[in-house]
Amino acid sequence: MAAVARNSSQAFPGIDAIRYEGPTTKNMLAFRHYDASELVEGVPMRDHLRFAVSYWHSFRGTGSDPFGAPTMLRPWETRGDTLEGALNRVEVAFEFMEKLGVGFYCFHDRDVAPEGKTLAESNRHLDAVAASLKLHQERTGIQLLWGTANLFSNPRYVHGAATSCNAEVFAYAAAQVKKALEVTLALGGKGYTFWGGREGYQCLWNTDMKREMDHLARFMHMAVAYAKEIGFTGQFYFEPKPREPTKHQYDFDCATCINFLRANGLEQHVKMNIETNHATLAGHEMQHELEYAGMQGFLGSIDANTGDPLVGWDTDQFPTNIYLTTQVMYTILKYGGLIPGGINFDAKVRRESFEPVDLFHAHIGGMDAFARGLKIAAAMRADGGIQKLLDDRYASWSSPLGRRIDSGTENFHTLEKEMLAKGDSEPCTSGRQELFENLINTYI
Ligand code: XLS
Ligand code: NI
Ligand code: NI
Repeated sequence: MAAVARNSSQAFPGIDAIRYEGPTTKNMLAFRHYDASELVEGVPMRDHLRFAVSYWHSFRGTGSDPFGAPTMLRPWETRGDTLEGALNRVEVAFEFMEKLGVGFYCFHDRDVAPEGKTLAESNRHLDAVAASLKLHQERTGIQLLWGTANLFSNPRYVHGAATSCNAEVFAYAAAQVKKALEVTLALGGKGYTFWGGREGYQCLWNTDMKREMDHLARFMHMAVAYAKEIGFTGQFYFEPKPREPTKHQYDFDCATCINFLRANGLEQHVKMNIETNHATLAGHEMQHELEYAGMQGFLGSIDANTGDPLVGWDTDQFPTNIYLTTQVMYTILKYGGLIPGGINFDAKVRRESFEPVDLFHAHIGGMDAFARGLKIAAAMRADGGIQKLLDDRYASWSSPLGRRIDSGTENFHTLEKEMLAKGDSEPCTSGRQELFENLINTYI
């Protein structure tokens, strides 16, 4: 294939590069808050946020659901799931990402290239598309935030991949991830993500859970070993999700994943890729998952989306809620940012939003929501009011007794002696939840 000097794609005619025009603009195809070069805490917004487009949702999503046919109008999709179609789609994707002004994208192997009749043919397809992706990355400077392998769509993965009851399926999945790692490396990918896919169960009666989880650990060790062998130094991520498609996914939530990593000696190699809608499916707030991973050094990258409070499923909607993005960015800043991770829009336009321009509205809204969250979080940190309230709440831990407990010099005997002498503990002070919440609203 000849070098790509410039993109000839015209999938989005009439839409120019999206620019920052400030909060008062009337142009809905402009950023009101995301100004890539604006410094926040001394760092340009683009480096705080590291936005990525998900190839699967934005370029493979059809709008079909269990009740209805595809709805998406995608005039460039004239060649079906062929190599030719895949190569054309690369041009479209890069036209979109360039116009949007994002620095990163993410893909599964089968998003970018069609599965062939054999593994070898699938690998050839992937190589051909990767060559084009590479040229477009070089032309635009857009980088691969992370790669992954689709180990769940093909019927061979009906019982899972690394956790399949079929050893040959495990072997096939290993071969697929081996190739995906090679391609991720060739494209300079900053990371590689394991999301469970169908690694879980529908029924415990037919499931040997211990065996399946041991196999998952063995699989991840093989990936880590192969990455080392080929010189892939990107960050591995594990993406928690409690259910869907199985009723119980082994990567349930951050607590489950981190325990799995530690129990299997993988904690030095893998961090979390945390998705908002998966957090809520697990019965957690996104802030909880970020905090839980962050406090233990496992905060890697995030999949930005949101669920619908009235739909209890993984609806993968674009995030527009400023309160949510404030919570997310406050916690991310607290733990020192995401690099080498980023903010991947693992989100899809609604099937009712079927025109190409809706892809722009969706991403612009998400990017602006995160930019506002970032600015609000930075203002909260600069002001220090929240931190002050939090410090006050734990002030007793700065007393001589608190310091002695924390330094490990106390035990049940000494503490009993102290309390027997005092008769009772000091009265507690108010938790001031409403004050905290009101103060947060003063920044928003
Ligand atoms: C599905 C997951 C998936 C991963 C990548 O729910 O979010 O999209 O991010 O395999
Ligand atoms: Ni995801
Ligand atoms: Ni999801």
